[in-house]
Amino acid sequence: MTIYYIFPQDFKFGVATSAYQVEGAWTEDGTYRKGENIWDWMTHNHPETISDNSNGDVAADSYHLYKEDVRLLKELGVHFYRFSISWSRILPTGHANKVNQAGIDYYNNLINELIANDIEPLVTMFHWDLPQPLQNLGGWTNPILANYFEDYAHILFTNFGDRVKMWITINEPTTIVFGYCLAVGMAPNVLTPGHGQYLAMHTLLLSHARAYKLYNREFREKQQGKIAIAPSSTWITPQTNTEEDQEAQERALQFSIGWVLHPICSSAGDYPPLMKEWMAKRSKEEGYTRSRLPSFTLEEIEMIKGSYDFIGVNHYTTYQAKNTFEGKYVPYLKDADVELTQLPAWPSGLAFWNKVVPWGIRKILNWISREYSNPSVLISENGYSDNGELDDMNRIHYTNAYLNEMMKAIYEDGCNVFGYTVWSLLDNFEWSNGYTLKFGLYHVDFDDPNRKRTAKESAKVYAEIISTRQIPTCFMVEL
Ligand code: PSG
Repeated sequence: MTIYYIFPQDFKFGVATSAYQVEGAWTEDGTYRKGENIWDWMTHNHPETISDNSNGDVAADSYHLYKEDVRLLKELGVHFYRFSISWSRILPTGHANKVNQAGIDYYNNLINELIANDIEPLVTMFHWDLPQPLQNLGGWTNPILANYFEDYAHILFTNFGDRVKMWITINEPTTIVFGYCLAVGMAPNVLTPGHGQYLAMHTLLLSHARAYKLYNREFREKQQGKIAIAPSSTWITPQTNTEEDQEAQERALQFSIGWVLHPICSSAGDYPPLMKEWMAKRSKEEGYTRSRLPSFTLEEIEMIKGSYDFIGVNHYTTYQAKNTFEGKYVPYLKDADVELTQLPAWPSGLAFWNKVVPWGIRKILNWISREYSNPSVLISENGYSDNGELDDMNRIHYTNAYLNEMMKAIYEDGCNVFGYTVWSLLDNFEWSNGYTLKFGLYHVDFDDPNRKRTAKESAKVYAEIISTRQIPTCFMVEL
């Protein structure tokens, strides 16, 4: 195995969290308090959708403990911190007519504290916590949300854009649309499979592009920032070498990553041709008058095309594609006649899907580079799930092995990767898994009213990687 120990000179390291997963303070402060969002609503009204019936009312309490969080970031020595802004903390109803100043103040304080400590803020505008009043209008299936997202983006650029130079508009669009098609406890849990996911994705793509265009029109010249979208970028390999499975692999990649990135990053724009043809044929066979995959106007195709400065790659694991006529697990891959499997031999994190397949990160980076002319990429999430033990050797091995494969993509394959982000800084509310899965470099005591944070072994090793700019040899293992 070739090992490249030294990271490129200007390579950036960071860690990530998201608002609902760490902030708590779910209805706090100001004339207009933080409004209810779809995760507040679902966890309060349907606690049974969360494996331990928990919620993010307090979570890691980062709303009150942000200074402590920044101290941990400083201890790690990271170059940037990726966090998300809670839409309903800033705009309690989702609409831009009522701004909660206390929410603006909170993010200003956090950003200023980061900058005072030489840590660059990387802001995710939307990490799944849609204001409930907008859900009541149909959520992302309603195209009017692209207007509201642009209004929200305007407020973020205006208030924070003088100091925030890296933005991610939307975290994992394909995971968001699970909330419209798959009973896995993803809010809003409005199950309209076969339709909802396509409509929701359509609006998400338009929303992303509208924020990007707004930035170009009104803010870019003065603020000089960069804007990305962060798709869930799971590598998919064919289950066997048969032609059927290889075709299934291509369909699966186009129906997942291509669905998001083809409209934005390809030179032609629009949904992947393979996906459009497949869905048109499938819908016709089913007796529909028109494709279940909505179409963009020519103007929309042009607006979305090229709306990125870099791509955020959230990568955790690898699946295998199997050609099938009874696809299960992922409804949009059911439409593609693909079933996803994983090898029992792959080591696994505590999350069943979190299989450790380090070479997958090299494959997906190469696929993105080939498909979209080697765009600038940030690994915006990569992480390992366990029970939260302090001596987390498996997390150390996972991170190091993935970093090593990422370096091969950079040095051997020429992929344009400028940074890497560990998910997550802290143990936090892991969506439908509540507090039963932990991804943090820092342990959080959720029984302690003060939510005490303690460094795990992995935090110490990550700090060492960052300060030495190499992976310590003693931790290099072949996985
Ligand atoms: C990402 C990838 C998979 C499942 C879930 C996620 N996969 O490959 O099957 S969600 C993603 C998210 C963040 C989560 C984190 C861990 O952006 O908020 O806490 O990963 O699930």
